Amino acid sequence: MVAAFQGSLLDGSLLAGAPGLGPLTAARRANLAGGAWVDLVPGWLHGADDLFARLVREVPWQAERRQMYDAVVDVPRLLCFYREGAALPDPLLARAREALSTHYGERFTTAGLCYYRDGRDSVAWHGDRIGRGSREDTFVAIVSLGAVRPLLLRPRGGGETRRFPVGHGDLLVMGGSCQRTWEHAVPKTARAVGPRVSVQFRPRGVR
Ligand SMILES: O=C(O)CCC(=O)C(=O)O
Repeated sequence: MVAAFQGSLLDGSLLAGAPGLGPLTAARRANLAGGAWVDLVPGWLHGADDLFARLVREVPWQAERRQMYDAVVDVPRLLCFYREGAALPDPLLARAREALSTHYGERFTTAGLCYYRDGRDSVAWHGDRIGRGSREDTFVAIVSLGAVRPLLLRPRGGGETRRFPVGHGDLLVMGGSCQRTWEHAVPKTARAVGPRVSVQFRPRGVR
């Protein structure tokens, strides 16, 4: 069964009016081992019901296929990548990127959008280690819209998994050595969950 996403009556869209961004000074930091950290700002992007619906409807989502050992398999989510200089699909996302760049003192230049249609869509354990994420501390900032899904993090060499549920309008920023020393994943679930869109902002040279 597929649960439809229901916009929250309490997420600010009806109570607080126009969509907008909360203060990044509200970020709560979880320090992880090995110089990695995660910042969380629940409900950072508020009044986001329309934005979510528009992204689902209007982003030119692409289904990709990937080599897995000796087979070519469907990537279990839809994707759209906005390279540096490309116009983002909504001005609020451009404002979000600007605010993140100012707050973290690092220019976020690209946006990767992922559309998880239901609990069968997922992303496997990985670090964003293409480019300088493999050797330098970096940031990857994720704005989550729609259904709540857990972002899991585990140390690359093995160890306890940390679970960060991210919901509608939440911001999660991975920083420090996180891409080198930890891996992250959004697992599949047999629970009936609605659709989710993840917007990942990355600095130049991080993928
Ligand atoms: O869905 C998410 O928030 C994480 C996506 C991710 O890790 C990736 O696309 O590399």
